[in-house]
Amino acid sequence: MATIDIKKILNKDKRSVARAITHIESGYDGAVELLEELHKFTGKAYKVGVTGPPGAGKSTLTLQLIKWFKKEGKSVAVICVDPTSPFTGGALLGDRVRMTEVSNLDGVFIRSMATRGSLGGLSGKAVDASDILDAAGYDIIIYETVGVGQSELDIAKAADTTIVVLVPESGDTVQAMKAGLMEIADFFVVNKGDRPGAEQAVAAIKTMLQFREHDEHTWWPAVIKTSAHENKGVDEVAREILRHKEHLETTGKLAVRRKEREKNRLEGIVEGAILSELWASGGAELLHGSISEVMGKQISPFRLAEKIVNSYREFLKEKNF
Ligand SMILES: Nc1nc2c(ncn2[C@@H]2O[C@H](COP(=O)(O)OP(=O)(O)OP(=O)(O)O)[C@@H](O)[C@H]2O)c(=O)[nH]1
Ligand SMILES: [Mg+2]
Repeated sequence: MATIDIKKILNKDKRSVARAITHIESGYDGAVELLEELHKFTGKAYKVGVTGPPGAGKSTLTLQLIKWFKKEGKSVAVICVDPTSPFTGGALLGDRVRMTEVSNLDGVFIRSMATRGSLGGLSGKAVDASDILDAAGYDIIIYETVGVGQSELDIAKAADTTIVVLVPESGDTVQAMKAGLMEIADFFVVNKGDRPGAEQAVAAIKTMLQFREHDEHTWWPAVIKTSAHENKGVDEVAREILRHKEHLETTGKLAVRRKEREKNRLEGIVEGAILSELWASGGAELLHGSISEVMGKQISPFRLAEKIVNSYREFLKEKNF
């Protein structure tokens, strides 16, 4: 296994950055140490989440945003989370926008992570990867996720600004609401604005937004119509990101959000560490050994859970004395 050169990462060397991400993605030895070393160099990047239903044009929009920010002299890294999910598989696959051409540009890094089902969850690995990109000095980090499940919502929460991309087709907004996307959106994009019904979709989202809790100090999410493949409306989207960033900074909300995020991450790390110890120290055996007793009503699930926790307490006591 090749060693990871921290200096090269800090110098934005793409190969080293890519290797480091593979390292943490695969959970190789030294992954935690690598993240530890890089930790003091993180915190400068601005994170943008782009989420929405399959095929809405998230990648197309992201490519245009990369070009926009590059013109402004910014470097951009993109993490496409789980692009091979069943939702985009099959026939739709050939339709998906390939991001590879742009990824060869200087100051642009694009990476896909198919991390579904891996230990530590989908969001954990993507957040770790973004630490590497942050330390490498990318000004903007974009997470592209398909907004269909809880883990995608988690990733959206990991961003400073979250954009929800929808299309004019009716039913899309209702689906988005059900999936909880309405709550996490800092603003909306109705892409494929060249299709019929775009104006109605914009109006429908604006109506729905009125039911969101708000006061005069609340950020009011904009609804922007785009035709990403024709680069229409992209300028407005980029400016809205910057406007939201400024809003978060001037109101002090950015610091609050980031602190909350750090707290959640820490909770996750601690819970993960305790749980894996609990299961490894005999908890898993107890569970597997007694589950049929729960099925046979000889013991309640609550009593078995208590037994498992107690056995872990015993393990800790023995370890300390
Ligand atoms: N008509 C029209 N088509 C678009 C527009 N933007 C993107 N497309 C097309 O829609 C298809 C899907 O675009 P992608 O950018 O791959 O969509 P995505 O949301 O990233 O898709 P997944 O990552 O697979 O969920 C592609 O064929 C695009 O060319 C648009 O504004 N109008
Ligand atoms: Mg995509």
